[in-house]
Amino acid sequence: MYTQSLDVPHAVALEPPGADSADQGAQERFDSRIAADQKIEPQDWMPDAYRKTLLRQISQHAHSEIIGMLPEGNWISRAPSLKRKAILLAKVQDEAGHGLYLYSAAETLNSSRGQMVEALHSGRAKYSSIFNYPTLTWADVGVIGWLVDGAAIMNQVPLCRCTYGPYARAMIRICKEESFHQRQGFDALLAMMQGSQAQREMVQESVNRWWWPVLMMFGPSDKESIHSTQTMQWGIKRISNDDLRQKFVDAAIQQAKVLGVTFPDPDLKWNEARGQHDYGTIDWDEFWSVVNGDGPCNKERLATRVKAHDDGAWVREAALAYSAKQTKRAQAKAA
Ligand code: BYC
Repeated sequence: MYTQSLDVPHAVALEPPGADSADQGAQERFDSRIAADQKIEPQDWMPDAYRKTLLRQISQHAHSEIIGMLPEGNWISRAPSLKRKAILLAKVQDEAGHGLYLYSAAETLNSSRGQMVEALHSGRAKYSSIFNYPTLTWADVGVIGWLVDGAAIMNQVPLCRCTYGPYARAMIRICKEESFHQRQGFDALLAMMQGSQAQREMVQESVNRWWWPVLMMFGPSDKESIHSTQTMQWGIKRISNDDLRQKFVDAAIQQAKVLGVTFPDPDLKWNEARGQHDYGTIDWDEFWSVVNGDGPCNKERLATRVKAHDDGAWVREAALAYSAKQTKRAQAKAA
């Protein structure tokens, strides 16, 4: 059968998930695979904590893609031209696709789509803090592409080398599409910066609102990050939250110069000794308040998602009824 798994005849077989976790041999084979930077596949034995961590991260990532459609989706009907509307439609559809690849990757870890969706809708599962901020102007759509997708690429390219095969392979495709998203955002902003004074001011005002929330996307500082040490040992995360944030700041500054905008941080400056930019202190109280459900749009985002799911119940029912009918027909034909 065709499969995405990287299982080959000469590979050492590992016990399937659910096998006795006390089996010393299985744990040692898992550890040596991780140490050799080889992939772990769904049929392989894995420690329960590795499975749970992946499920947490991949399902949260999937939820972020789906909730991430909402702030930009708000602007599809108000895009300033047919060209921009078509581009935005394609981008928002891509995000739905990313959510589906990731839910599928998470399903290989013995969780159903229904369980994951329920965790999101009940508020138990997290999604990226960034999508709890409002999109007030058309410039916000460009800034989401440039900075939000730009931060996402910085975070996600290392995930293409994650030790869990299905996640790593999903990320390769997602990163290619995110690169297009980032370029389209930059292109939309460049067009505005070459327009009227009012357009330039709209872009700068939008950058001012999004800059700090974008830096928060990378998660808490390394010393506050509860999961980083273990996920890095397992080769899930490859670069720490703070290191990714720094790489992003250094890259974004160059792009801002080309665009002709500034970032709202008086402490942002080149540090010759470090060979990197210094930047100001992130408001971690704001970050945790948004993560814990009290951001500007948390309630609205979740309510919109739950309503869309409920409104779509008839589609799921019709698809199931159609599938049952097809199976019955095939069985009758075979009899
Ligand atoms: N927002 O120990 P830490 C996109 C949570 S999609 C909310 O550092 P970890 C896009 C964290 O979950 C962007 N929560 O955790 C889509 C943990 O809580 P739990 C999404 C956050 O997992 C559409 C706690 O804080 N990208 O870009 O080692 C359109 C402690 O943190 C956030 C991904 O999901 C946050 N910003 O590191 C456009 C990438 N940060 O789970 C664009 C995959 C932290 O214990 N995920 N928390 O309850 C990751 O790389 C990692 O999970 C994170 C966090 C870097 C996000």
